[in-house]
Amino acid sequence: MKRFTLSVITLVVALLVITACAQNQATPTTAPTEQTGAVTEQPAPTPVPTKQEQPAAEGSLLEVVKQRGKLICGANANLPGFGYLDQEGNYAGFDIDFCRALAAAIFDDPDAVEFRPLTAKERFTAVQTGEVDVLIRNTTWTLTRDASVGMDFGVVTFYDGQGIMVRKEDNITTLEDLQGAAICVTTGTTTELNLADQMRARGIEYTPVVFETADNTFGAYEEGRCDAVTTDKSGLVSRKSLLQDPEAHVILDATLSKEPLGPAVLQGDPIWHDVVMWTVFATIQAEEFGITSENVDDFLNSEDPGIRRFLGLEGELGENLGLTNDFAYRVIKNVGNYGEIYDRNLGPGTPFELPRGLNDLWTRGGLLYSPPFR
Ligand SMILES: N[C@@H](CCC(=O)N[C@@H](CS)C(=O)NCC(=O)O)C(=O)O
Repeated sequence: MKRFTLSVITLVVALLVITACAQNQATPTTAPTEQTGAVTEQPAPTPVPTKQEQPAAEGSLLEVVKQRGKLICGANANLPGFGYLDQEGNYAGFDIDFCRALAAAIFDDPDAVEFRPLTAKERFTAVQTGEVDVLIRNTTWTLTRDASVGMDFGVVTFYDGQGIMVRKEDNITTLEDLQGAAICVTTGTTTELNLADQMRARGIEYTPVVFETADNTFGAYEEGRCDAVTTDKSGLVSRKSLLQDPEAHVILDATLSKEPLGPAVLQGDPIWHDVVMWTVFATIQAEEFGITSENVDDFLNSEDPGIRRFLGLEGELGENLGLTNDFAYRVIKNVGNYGEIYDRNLGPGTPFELPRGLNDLWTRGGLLYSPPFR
């Protein structure tokens, strides 16, 4: 009797284990396995609804955006190279191109996006209240913003660090030279706290002169109300180009902080978050594959399974996200890969000529690394 009970228990445990394993097995019975690409016969898994079988974007902002027919992107209007209004009054820049890439991924139309200009102070409220679907505006990913401001980050579009700009004639070369200085800084940014931390750590006394917008911060610096001005190095390079005599100013070598800049969405909407992240990853992966807006159509004949999946010629990667399978193709065709976006806005031939540095592919010594498209 005891033996019989034991056998029953063993059988039940074995069944439970098999069921649990089957539920983890997301690949269809005869699909190529992840590791080998070989076709294997496996026991039929217990049917679990996949993302495609579920109403893909139900309850997600993705559905709202699709029904609205356009994306609303929170942007910067005052940062040449990143987010600004060009001579025709159109939004342009590196961050703006990622808004356009997202519109291309969803609508196959990079113009299906409305931009909302936001100051540093306004930006998170705009996401929290749903005024914007996504914030792509030189915004640093920090723990506090992630955990208590209610944002979700997850992918970095630009690895930056905080810098300091001074007038050349003042012969300031190190942070220590700023003893007793007045330093202009914008409120609602990571900048204020970084400055305070760094100066305290070095025992340097200074007076912060705080403004709400970059225009006021840099205006005050230009008027001579501060000895120095501080923000992300990208912001300094950008705003230096707007000063009356850019050559009269210099950005110090010192880097005060890590500023990983990337898109932020409202916390708690994993479907929308995935769409935003994988759109950015598509630009990075395309550059790694050597796929550009110019040659993407040639790749439609590729026999490389990785490229075929990436472009949506095989598999269901896009549908898994609630998009079409060719979403990466749409992004690259309409907006270009990461390198194209970078070069167009910040690279050679632009007023900024920013070296790729950390913002290069991992294969060239940078930090850009897309998870696998599979
Ligand atoms: N990356 C930093 C700083 C971002 C930031 O907003 N910088 C200011 C100073 S350059 C800016 O872009 N202001 C634009 C404006 O005032 O419209 C952060 O996320 O807090």
